[in-house]
Amino acid sequence: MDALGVAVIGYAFMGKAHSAAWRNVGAVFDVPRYEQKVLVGRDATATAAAAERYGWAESETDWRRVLERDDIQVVDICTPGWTHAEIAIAALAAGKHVLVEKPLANSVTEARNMVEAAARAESRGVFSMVGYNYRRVPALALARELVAAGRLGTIRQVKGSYLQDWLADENAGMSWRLRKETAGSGALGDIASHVVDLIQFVLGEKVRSVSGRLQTFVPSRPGPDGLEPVTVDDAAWATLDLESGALASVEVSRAATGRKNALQLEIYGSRGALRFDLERLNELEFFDSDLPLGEQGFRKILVTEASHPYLDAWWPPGHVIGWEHSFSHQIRDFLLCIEAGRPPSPSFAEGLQVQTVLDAISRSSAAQGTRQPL
Ligand code: 4PW
Repeated sequence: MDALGVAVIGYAFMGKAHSAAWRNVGAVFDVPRYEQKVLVGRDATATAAAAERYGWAESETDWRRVLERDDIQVVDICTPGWTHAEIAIAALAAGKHVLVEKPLANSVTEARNMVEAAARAESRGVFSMVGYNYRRVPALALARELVAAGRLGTIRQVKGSYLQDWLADENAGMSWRLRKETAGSGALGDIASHVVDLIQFVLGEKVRSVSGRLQTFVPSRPGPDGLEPVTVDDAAWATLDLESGALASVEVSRAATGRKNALQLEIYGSRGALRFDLERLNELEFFDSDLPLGEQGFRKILVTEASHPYLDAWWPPGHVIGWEHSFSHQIRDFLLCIEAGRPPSPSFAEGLQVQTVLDAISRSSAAQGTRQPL
């Protein structure tokens, strides 16, 4: 296979995280050859500076021009959610493989259109994937393996939370993330999306129905011309019914004072339990009820062995990895699927399914918490 030409669209937080991954994935993993061709952003000067720092050969201000290029085969979309559908659908129609940041889109309708475009492209051997990067944290990939191997028995309940505090200060300013027309939703789409995706990923099953509650604690925030209304949620709560009968609680907030990036998952089954905390992402705690009573207790697995997911290519045991490595793993998996002609996961259809769960939480909140089937 010839080297794949890659374009990343967006150079801010996510563009930087993906660029760092593109920079190292080929050096660490045995993946098909690719070239970091072009970084795209609206501000020519800032994009050119970012391209140089992140290792891109060129910069560009118009993503449409990139889609016309024959030397680009992969488009990685790191722009805000309201742009995802338009760029991804056009890129797939132009025959480019597409990786798009989560959540897939801002609405179920946009996500449906993207799924249709992805299906048309896939019939021509053109692939697409959504960037739910936490699936690629080795400890969480290991959690999925332990659940699939039956080490926890029947899963009964799950507790998922994602707490941040960058909106705890009522003087924190307005941004596109706080307007419904640009962000779609607040903590719900931004971080509950990760928790919903992870619960379904680790358990290997889907949500059947939900009840939910959204809350905006600070209704207006300072913008450039004075106070502006906040039109998305600061926090969200939900209970999810899963296909197997398991129940999950989800609690997310961007106003949880003192919590910086606390993504936590607890899974309780008939034979064992697991606990994960992103702030200690190299560890997975496992309670194994099969052990003699006197030897039981949560024990910490240090997830740094070569036998653990993704870790054979990194460092010797005990040499911990970080948040950014999940993006390298994501690109590794994406490239290997392209090489093998195999559809990657999470697909756009999986992204749409998460979107329908988020939408149902929002509808339930509007209906005073009434349970909503999917
Ligand atoms: O995807 C997420 C974001 O949009 C993240 O992983 C953390 O929460 C960092 O920013 C937000």
